[in-house]
Amino acid sequence: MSTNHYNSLVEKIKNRTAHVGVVGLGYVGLPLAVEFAKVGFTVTGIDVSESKVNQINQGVSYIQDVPTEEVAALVQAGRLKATTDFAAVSGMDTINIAVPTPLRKTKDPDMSYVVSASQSIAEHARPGLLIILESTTYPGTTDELIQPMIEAKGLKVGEDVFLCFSPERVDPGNPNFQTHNIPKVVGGITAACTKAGATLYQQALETVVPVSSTRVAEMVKLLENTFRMINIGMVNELAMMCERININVWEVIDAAATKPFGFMPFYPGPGLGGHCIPIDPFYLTWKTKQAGIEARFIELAGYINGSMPHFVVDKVQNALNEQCKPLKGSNVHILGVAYKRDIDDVRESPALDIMHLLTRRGAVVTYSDPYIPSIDVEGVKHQSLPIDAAVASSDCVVIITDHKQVDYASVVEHARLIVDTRNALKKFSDPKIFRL
Ligand code: SAJ
Repeated sequence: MSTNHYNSLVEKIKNRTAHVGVVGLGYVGLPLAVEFAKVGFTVTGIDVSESKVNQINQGVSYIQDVPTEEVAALVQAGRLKATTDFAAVSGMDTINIAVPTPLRKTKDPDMSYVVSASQSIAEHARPGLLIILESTTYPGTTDELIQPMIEAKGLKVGEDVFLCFSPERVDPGNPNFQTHNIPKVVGGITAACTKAGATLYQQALETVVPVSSTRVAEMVKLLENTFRMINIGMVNELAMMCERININVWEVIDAAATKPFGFMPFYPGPGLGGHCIPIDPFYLTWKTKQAGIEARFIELAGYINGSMPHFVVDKVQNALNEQCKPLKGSNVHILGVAYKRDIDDVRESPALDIMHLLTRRGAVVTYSDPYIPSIDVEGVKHQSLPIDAAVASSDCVVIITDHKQVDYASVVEHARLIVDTRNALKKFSDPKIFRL
């Protein structure tokens, strides 16, 4: 290991004179950039979005968990700025990459954002640079995809430059855990890489967890989110079983959750939304399939979670049937379309599938969501309606996302029929309420 690059890099990190770069200024990158700037680093964010870059340079935050006052103060102090130009990389000592890793329609990983960012970084990289990928991805990405791009420029990883993977664990809207106090796993291509990456995070974050390689770090993230996806699939299957044998699955889970060890409650729902849980496990299955291993647990959980929208639509049809109403022609009003409660994100939300399926079966579908003013369902635009009037005039209200701020007592009072997929009406008992 040529220690001079390593030693000077670690020195600059420890005395905070290192110039920190963050590529991708979304819900992961912007909070990270702010944390590094808050402890004294000079931080340059790079994003392809002119709008994001301009907002940051004007001292404005567009991320729910990052106060605008913080961005304004750091920009004012010259600690934080943003650009769309990757040439800025040539002046950087460290770079964190936090760009999207979505799935294609074919459920294959879409690595285009990571490849594009890595190529741009490689073009401007110089000796002494630390590069850390944070985007959730399949095990092997850092060493198989990024390392060759960097070394093709004549820069030896572990000697001239240092390369790590560190899974992002940002949980938007979480009041207790934010970037600074979420333990940070980091693994490098070499021991020197791991040490350099850990030293960087130790300047700004409370807990750093070094691991032996980039592949271990990549797999840690996939285990965390696959664990959730499979357990959600299991309770969704339990909900379907309990319906058949007439047991209240919510009561079962609440009672099981009293076990003080060896159990962690998950809850049934209308399906799996968000940009992590429905997606991350398929980065793992894509890779393991290449290695000739079938990830049957993940496939099965994916099938069950994917069937929940149909299960909910059948439940709506059966509930209307109890009131001698066909689904076709009935007014069905959806309460809550965000992918989970109290946030304003509809990505992969099961509400969109459910609205589409209901429409296909002839229902007249409307929605209300205090966080989501409008949505597009398969090309059809919907506006969020005022709740009271919509609930009173619909044949069936379907609670898909249980935002806390909704007045559920009023919903129970004024609705003719309710299908509750989130146990939001736990405190109410009324024959017009049908629960998952
Ligand atoms: N869901 C259920 N039942 C559950 C839990 C979730 O149906 O018991 C549904 C939600 O409604 C949602 C989807 O699953 O549609 C995903 O929910 P989530 O609670 O996992 O929330 P996410 O997608 O925001 O996941 C993020 C993840 N954070 C990162 O990847 C950094 C996840 O690892 C966190 O554990 C999760 O937040 C969290 O705990 O809030």
